[in-house]
Amino acid sequence: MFLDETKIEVLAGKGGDGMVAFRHEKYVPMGGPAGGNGGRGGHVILVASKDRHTLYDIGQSRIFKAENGEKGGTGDCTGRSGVDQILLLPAGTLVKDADTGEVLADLKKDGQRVIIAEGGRGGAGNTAFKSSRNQAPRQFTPGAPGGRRRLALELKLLADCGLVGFPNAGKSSLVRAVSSATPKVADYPFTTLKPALGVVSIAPGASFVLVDIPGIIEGAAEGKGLGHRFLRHIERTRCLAFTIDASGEDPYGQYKILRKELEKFHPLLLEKPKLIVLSKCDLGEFPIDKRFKKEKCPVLLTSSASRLGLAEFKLEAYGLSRAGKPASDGWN
Ligand SMILES: Nc1nc2c(ncn2[C@@H]2O[C@H](COP(=O)(O)OP(=O)(O)OP(=O)(O)O)[C@@H](O)[C@H]2O)c(=O)[nH]1
Ligand SMILES: [Mg+2]
Repeated sequence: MFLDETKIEVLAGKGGDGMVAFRHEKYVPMGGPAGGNGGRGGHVILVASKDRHTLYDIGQSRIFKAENGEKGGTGDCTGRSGVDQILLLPAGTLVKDADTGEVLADLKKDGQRVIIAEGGRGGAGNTAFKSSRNQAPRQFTPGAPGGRRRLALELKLLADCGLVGFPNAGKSSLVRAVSSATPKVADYPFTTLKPALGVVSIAPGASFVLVDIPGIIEGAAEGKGLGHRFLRHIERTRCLAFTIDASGEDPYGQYKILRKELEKFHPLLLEKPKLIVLSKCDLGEFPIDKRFKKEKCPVLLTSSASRLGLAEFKLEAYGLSRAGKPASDGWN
């Protein structure tokens, strides 16, 4: 299952209370205070993982709690710290405060970690209050409460090249033809309802990640079709492949409409390096519309059915993925 936004609550552990104790040993008269400090409460830590691709599992539990620290012990022993709660999130997750909308963390890189809720400090045991004037203190401090936060998680998949196009343009067929991913293909619009990633191998050690998103239609900005909801998954790609059905009416006009929709979502999308993939070219002879030349980008005649132009597509998209800038800021 794919889920790209969810809300959770995190609660760090409370610090353990300080202990009040005295040394009671044979032959040690007035042994003095011996109460240890409480242990620290566990933190809640978020860690980005490239092996996770959905927030689905995380979204199943609403609240995540780290362990409390233990109370200080006798004999000046510090209490045990609470165990941290570690949450693995897909790389590409933006973490916001659910109440204020403030961005707290942007987990872009595999292994990146952030303490999102700090465990409370342990309280001081009575030993800490010993002084020349008070040699048998009975004071201690309680452990501090752990941090608590409501988080809004938003996943923006990390891929190199994003496929955009109208429903039925042949995007998923292309992903199937060039990668080992198997998104569903069918002759009705909106077959793809959730984004999917496919790894495209060029040569040993050289590959790029393609993201297939649901089709966009004119008026998506106003909520038509599936709207702009999934466009966030192409925000961070290094390049875009506009997929246009060459066998349809006025491919260039279609391309223009598509661009307009993307622009309404975010004008920066149009500044990404791009290529134009004219699909379904096995269905007839389709000369390239001269107006495409103005776009100054590769325009490829392709067919997922006959594999026409697919090797070229792989190389061009790979080249653009290497040259294009990674996730730029200013998208949040
Ligand atoms: N003849 C021919 N048909 C194709 C080709 N590529 C896709 N199709 C057909 O076009 C239809 C739509 O293909 P999809 O790959 O599902 O299109 P999509 O762009 O992913 O569509 P949505 O997920 O609905 O946005 C299917 O019936 C495919 O079999 C092609 O290269 N040649
Ligand atoms: Mg599809």
